[in-house]
Amino acid sequence: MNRFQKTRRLGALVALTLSLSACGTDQAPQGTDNVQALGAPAQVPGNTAGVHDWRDEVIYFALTDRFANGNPANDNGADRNQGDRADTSNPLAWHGGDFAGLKAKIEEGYFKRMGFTAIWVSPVVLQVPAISGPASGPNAGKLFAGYHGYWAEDFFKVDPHLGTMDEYKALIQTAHKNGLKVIQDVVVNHAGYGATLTKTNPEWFHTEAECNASSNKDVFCPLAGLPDFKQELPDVTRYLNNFVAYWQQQTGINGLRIDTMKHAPDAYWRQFFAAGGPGNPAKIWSVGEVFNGDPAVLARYMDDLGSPSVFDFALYFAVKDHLSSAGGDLGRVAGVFAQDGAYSDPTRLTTFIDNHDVRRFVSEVRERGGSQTEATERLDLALSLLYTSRGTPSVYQGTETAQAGLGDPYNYATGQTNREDMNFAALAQGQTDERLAALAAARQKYPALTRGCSRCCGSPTAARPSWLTAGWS
Ligand SMILES: [Ca+2]
Ligand SMILES: [Ca+2]
Repeated sequence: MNRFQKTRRLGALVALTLSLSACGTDQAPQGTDNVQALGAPAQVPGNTAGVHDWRDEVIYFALTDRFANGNPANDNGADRNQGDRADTSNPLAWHGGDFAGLKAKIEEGYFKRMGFTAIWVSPVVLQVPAISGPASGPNAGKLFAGYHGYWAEDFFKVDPHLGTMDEYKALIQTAHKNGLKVIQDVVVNHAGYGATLTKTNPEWFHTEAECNASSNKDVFCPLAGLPDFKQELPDVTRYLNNFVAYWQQQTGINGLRIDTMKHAPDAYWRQFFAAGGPGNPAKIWSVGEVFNGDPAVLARYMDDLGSPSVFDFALYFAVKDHLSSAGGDLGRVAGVFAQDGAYSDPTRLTTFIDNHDVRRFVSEVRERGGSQTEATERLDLALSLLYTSRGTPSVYQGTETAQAGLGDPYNYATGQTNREDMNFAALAQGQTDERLAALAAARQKYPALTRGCSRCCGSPTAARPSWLTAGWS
């Protein structure tokens, strides 16, 4: 057995041990609401993508602009100014990736081959024009565009860099035909810098005085200076609800990834997830980004405010800090699972080790002195843990090629960022993609890995416990 195989075996053992320890909690069912959250199909046209228990899914996150350029003709978007023009030498500019590129990769079988069942696409809405970038650092003086999608100009239009509305619909239909669900990334906390809404409806945004007067800066103050919606106003709530409902009605998306969840008021989320709200779990699954490593904080968004799932930042932080070097303390990872009692149902979490906001796991290992070989082995270990633990795994583009990435392009030069263009050629140089396929197959085969409790085990098609089948179609 070589070192790599040994690491793999260790990874499997660690993960299974932790997973089984989670089994011991044997979470009690929480009534009809949760059952519907897991089981009810979304009532939207074209939504025919198979099972509706999201614990059975494995999610791939594509940052569309950085994934695949299927149509060079749209690379300059609306070409409003220089900042709309694609420039792959600038990590803060548009690079050309689009819906056509994603669709082609679906047709090629790219996602299915690795066992993915759902694709989370970065926000699709029209972005504000580029702004001036950093004053210092490696990207000083460069234009800074909304290539990531989090700077909305118009919440009801597709950004032309990504394609047209018809192309977006075609992408979703192609995904469904190929057994893949589509998760749309939505932002209700803020608009883009200088968005038209800030001029037509300035009263819709928190003022500096309101920010200063508030004890809850997370909610009432601008994030990175972005215009912060005043969800307390009924008109704003209605507008944002309409925005989220619009995309469901128009496109047949299967899920929502909700950005900056802790930056909007609790009352907003309560109505959002209520019956009749745009995130009603009986109609659509969603996962919220609550950037916080405390299970008690994360649990509140699911159990008190109604979110079907949130990203498991608690597990992310433990894995990042303690699986990335020989000096790590696995007890800290086990400690996260030991807190699973904080959640009414920890199997509803969405797990990850990489995303577009954090240092990639491979770079965490390298930064702690690990070699590239060790980084790849530890990545395997971390993914093994992810796929054999409770929660729906989500994998960020580039992880399948063991891509490195130090952080947000704002602070790093091209080649060092966590949002590099997807390098498909690198697939031939590693085995992480094959490992992901094997792990996804294991999740399909052993429901204990997705259910995390002994009484829910059995084949996915076998009779399910009554609390789980209630309300299923
Ligand atoms: Ca393009
Ligand atoms: Ca806010």
